[in-house]
Amino acid sequence: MDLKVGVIGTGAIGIEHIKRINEKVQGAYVTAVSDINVEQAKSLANQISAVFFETGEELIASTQVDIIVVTSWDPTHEKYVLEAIKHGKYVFCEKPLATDSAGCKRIVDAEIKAGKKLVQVGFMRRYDRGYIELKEAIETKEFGEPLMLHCAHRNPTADENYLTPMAIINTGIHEIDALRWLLQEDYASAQMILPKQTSFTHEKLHDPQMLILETTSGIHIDLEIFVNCQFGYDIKCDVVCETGEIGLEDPAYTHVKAKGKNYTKIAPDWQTRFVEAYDYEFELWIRSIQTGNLTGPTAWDGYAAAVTMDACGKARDTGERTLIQLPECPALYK
Ligand code: NAI
Ligand code: NAD
Ligand code: ISE
Repeated sequence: MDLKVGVIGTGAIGIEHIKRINEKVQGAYVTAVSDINVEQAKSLANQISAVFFETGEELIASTQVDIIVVTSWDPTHEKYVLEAIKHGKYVFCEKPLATDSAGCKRIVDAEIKAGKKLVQVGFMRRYDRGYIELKEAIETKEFGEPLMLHCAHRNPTADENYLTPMAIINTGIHEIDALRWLLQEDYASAQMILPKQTSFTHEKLHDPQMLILETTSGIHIDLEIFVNCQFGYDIKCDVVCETGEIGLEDPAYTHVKAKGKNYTKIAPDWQTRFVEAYDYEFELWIRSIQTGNLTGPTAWDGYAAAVTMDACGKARDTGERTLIQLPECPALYK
């Protein structure tokens, strides 16, 4: 029997995930949607023959919904995930799981109380072929131990609703999770530098920002977060090891040679750059629910990222290197 999916938040990524569930992934289809933007969500519900619910809570409680996808704005994630756990339903939540570690801890506690893993977080870098290859090379120690990582997360533009803390909470959080997963190590400290700003930013956004993380074994990571870079969606991750460097390439299937130049295109946005990762993420999420064994990023991963996120906020506000300490990982997540 196909799983009936309810989607809360039918904006940019909500629409993308609805399409991939209905058109690409086997074993599930979207039966219900909800969004505070009622007109847009109703019209979408009509197009895909789904039911529209006035509130996320009603959608979660409905017998027309087996599993939930939360793709609404970041500050709304926590309440919908808690509600899904209350109903014992599997829930895929876009990152961040909550906007701070206290919110993520409430989710972890609720899941432990339910006695079962129900939550998966949308850290889809873990499903990207480039990151998977990096992880394999690190694990085989082909080039010795990793020592330093040089990373960048660049978006072409950010709008007026995008504020200084979002560079970490909404954007850098991808690397915070992906690099912890890549290195299989937690973080020990965070430091932030606010360099000279681009003229393309606005008053409430310091852009770019630099994050420096240190892992528990002393690996040094520098991450540039630059969300008004103008030229494209550009993700870098170069891992410097003892005898070699392994780095992400920009995926490109063609090149252009013309007018005295030889070039490949840069992806314009996250939809294009990570399309295969999102598809794979959903394929495995549905399959893991069918087999009753969630395998993706857990609520604990969401919490670990949020503890680091909180430390980054403190580091940014104080200008000081801030220590990070995670509590012992609960048995449910080991
Ligand atoms: P968006 O602004 O395009 O869409 C969000 C939608 O949520 C809007 O339609 C809004 O009306 C709706 N919404 C907000 N609060 C709601 C509530 N309480 N109940 C129901 N609907 C509500 O934003 P976008 O870009 O689609 O991002 C959505 C989420 O997805 C964010 O949490 C973001 O961090 C995450 N995201 C993840 C990406 C990834 O690469 N994994 C990429 C883009 C977004
Ligand atoms: P968006 O603004 O395009 O869409 C958000 C939608 O949520 C809007 O339609 C809005 O009306 C709706 N919404 C807001 N509050 C709501 C509520 N209380 N109940 C129901 N709907 C509500 O944003 P987006 O770009 O689609 O991002 C959505 C989420 O996805 C964010 O959490 C974002 O961090 C995440 N995201 C993740 C990735 C990724 O690469 N994994 C990429 C983009 C976005
Ligand atoms: C967006 O929400 C995402 O998650 C994208 O992957 C990221 O690149 C962008 O900065 C965020 O706003």
